[in-house]
Amino acid sequence: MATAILDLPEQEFVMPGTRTCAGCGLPIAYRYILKALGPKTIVTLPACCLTILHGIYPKTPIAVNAVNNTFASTAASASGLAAGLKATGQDDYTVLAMAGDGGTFDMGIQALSGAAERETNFIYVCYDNEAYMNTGVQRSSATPTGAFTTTTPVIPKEQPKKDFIQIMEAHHPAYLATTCSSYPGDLYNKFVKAKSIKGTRFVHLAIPCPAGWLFPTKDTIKIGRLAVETGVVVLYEVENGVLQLTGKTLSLARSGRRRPVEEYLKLQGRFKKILPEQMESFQQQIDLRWEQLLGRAGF
Ligand SMILES: Cc1ncc(C[n+]2csc(CCOP(=O)(O)OP(=O)(O)O)c2C)c(N)n1
Ligand SMILES: [Mg+2]
Repeated sequence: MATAILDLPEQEFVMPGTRTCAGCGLPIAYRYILKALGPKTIVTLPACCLTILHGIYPKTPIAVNAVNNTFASTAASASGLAAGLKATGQDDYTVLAMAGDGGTFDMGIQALSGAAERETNFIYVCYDNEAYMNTGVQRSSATPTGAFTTTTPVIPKEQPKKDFIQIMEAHHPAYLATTCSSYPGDLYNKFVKAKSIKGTRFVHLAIPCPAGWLFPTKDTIKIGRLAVETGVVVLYEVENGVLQLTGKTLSLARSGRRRPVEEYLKLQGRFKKILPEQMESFQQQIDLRWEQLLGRAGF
């Protein structure tokens, strides 16, 4: 069961006053990630909205050590940190590599694939806001069909989102999980579990972005919940090839009350120009993946 908000550790590692946009889902999730991992964490991050959150040297709202690396090298940097900690006998530190969808699905895939194949001892989080957001909403391979971006301005994106979670599962990591910033208890539990396991741990974290998805800043939590309630985001974890549904997804699987994808799409300006056939194929893709994942979980 997801940890209740009141039972979370009181110590804060994300101080007030981050430079993220109003309504960003990232500081919400990051706060719970660092609560789960604790003070002996070293973060490595490339250029992305997380760098914006970390701020400009010499000031930062983050109370753990961090390394800024180049765009394609997050997992390579994490591999170096893991090797250094091992060589110096500092086994009580957790290496957290955290990058956006552009820095993972597109540019970081090579370093991450190599590190995962070598079973490198680190947690890799891809926080997915479905575009290159901090440079002004350019399309990435994580952008879904039908979405407006500044590089798909007239005709919305035609191709479907790359199934990166499946690519990572094909590496057989020690732990793989999906989560969303709208479910802090689910998110916190998964990072506590990830911390307790050795080897490569991969977490896909869905993050709503009001600036790029074009919804009011007050609706960040609601949009993330709708993503899960429609099955666009499925909450689960995989250990030793066994898939388990978690949190809201598990209760939806039991009740059968999944909402139509249209309810999620219509609240976001980025889908304003989605074509009817794109909407239909979006729903079909979500239905297919839902059936596949529920089947694997024994439903
Ligand atoms: C090699 C290289 N190319 C391009 C850039 C410019 N750049 C910095 S951040 C960024 C977007 C990152 O997108 P994503 O990884 O999805 O993270 P987000 O900004 O959405 O949080 C880009 C294109 C860069 N820093 N380095
Ligand atoms: Mg992004």
